[in-house]
Amino acid sequence: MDPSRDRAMEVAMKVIVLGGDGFCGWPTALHLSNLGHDVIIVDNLSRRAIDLELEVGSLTPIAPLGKRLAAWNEITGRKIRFERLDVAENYHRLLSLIAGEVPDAIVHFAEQRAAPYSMKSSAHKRYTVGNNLVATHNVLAAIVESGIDVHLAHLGTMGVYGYGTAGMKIPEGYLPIEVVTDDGVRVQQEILYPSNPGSIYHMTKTQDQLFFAYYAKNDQVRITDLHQGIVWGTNTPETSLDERLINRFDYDGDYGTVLNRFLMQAAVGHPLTVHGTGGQTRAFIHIQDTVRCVQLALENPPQRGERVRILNQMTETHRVRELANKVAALTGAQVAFTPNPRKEDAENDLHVRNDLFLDLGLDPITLDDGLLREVTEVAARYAHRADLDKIPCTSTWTREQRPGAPVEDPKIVAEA
Ligand code: NAD
Ligand code: USQ
Repeated sequence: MDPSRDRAMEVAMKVIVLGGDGFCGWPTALHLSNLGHDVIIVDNLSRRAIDLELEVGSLTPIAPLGKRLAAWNEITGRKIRFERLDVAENYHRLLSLIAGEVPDAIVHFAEQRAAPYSMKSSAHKRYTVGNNLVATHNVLAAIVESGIDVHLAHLGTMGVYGYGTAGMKIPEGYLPIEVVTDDGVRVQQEILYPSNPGSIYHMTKTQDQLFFAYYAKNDQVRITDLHQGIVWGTNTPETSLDERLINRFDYDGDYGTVLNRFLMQAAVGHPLTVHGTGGQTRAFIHIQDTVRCVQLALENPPQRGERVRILNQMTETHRVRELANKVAALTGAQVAFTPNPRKEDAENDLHVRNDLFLDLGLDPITLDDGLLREVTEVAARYAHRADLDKIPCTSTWTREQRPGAPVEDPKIVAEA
């Protein structure tokens, strides 16, 4: 038995994982269960329903949740319970669950998380806003109504800060400022870093922040908001134990994220779809670090009455075209510059502080050829399941943008 499990067992917690059937939630639930925590997954399986709507599926063959849980029990002897409920719709069931189980912590992944999906139509915008904001508010209201001192750890996004070149390292949530009063006195303050969302999805995360600030102030709810970068990779040691535990791998134009898409595209012989000039710089984190960070956040909760604890959950930054060149050099894939379907700056720099997780002991996994190859191998193994027509990003931010499909005439890319 590994020593980290021994340590965790001493402080075994009961943890409700909202959104525990998803890409980040599933490996997190297994990781926490493996550490000896009592885990309950809550999910409404909406992500699986969206696959049906989009007529696409995970590249990896994900088992139904019941099968996943039975396999976990069979392999490890550990039991994870499952409550199928909609966090945004079924408030009273959520409240009863919290009041009945008295969890130590709730990890909240249960939101619609794809920016392109949130921008597809007004119906998708309205769904994303309704689902994400009401879900987050329901969790907070239920914690307060239950009267239980639960630590809430929420998965937020680096996108709340925006991707403008800040000229400084982006701090962890709070920006120190100085104001000069009418009588000339200089007053130092810390404010929430100004929000600058780039999609309706990212906007919901900026609004979640206000709910958190309010409930931490008014009700002393203990809250950690994890501002996570783009997650890449597929499996963790736990999801690798058996094919029935495999994690999902999104590659389609709505849910696939950039690095996993490039690795999958390389594996199936599709040109790498770099939007615009590929000058966007973003923050990244490997899925194995995601689950470690959630563990560290749960082991280090804020005190009651403390302001929301915000941590930047990312390990490195990369420019999109440089990622494409790296994957191309590794695999021999072609790079295709496409029109940018999003309304975003052609180029940005991004420098981010992540000292809080490093201080808690995170030893970051960084982009490494071996790991990149591992993901390409996963993608190659399941390449026969891919629908190549689903690769281009067709969701455009406004009527002026064009889909992110490779075009014959490079002038079209330059003009887009
Ligand atoms: P995902 O879509 O794979 O998982 C989300 C899960 O939540 C799904 O299983 C879905 O069915 C469930 N869900 C959604 N709304 C629900 C509701 N109202 N009630 C109950 N269940 C609901 O997404 P993911 O990639 O695992 O992301 C999880 C969280 O992490 C999201 O909040 C996302 O914003 C954040 N995040 C993800 C990434 C990334 O790269 N994947 C990066 C930064 C932050
Ligand atoms: N991009 C390409 N080619 C592609 C796909 C994307 O050039 O084929 C570009 C996009 O235009 C964008 C960048 O890559 O500039 C990142 O896009 P993405 O889809 O990988 O990431 P994003 O939309 O920001 O969303 C993802 C998750 C979201 C999370 C966010 C963290 O879906 O849940 O919040 O990453 S962050 O980016 O740090 O805000």
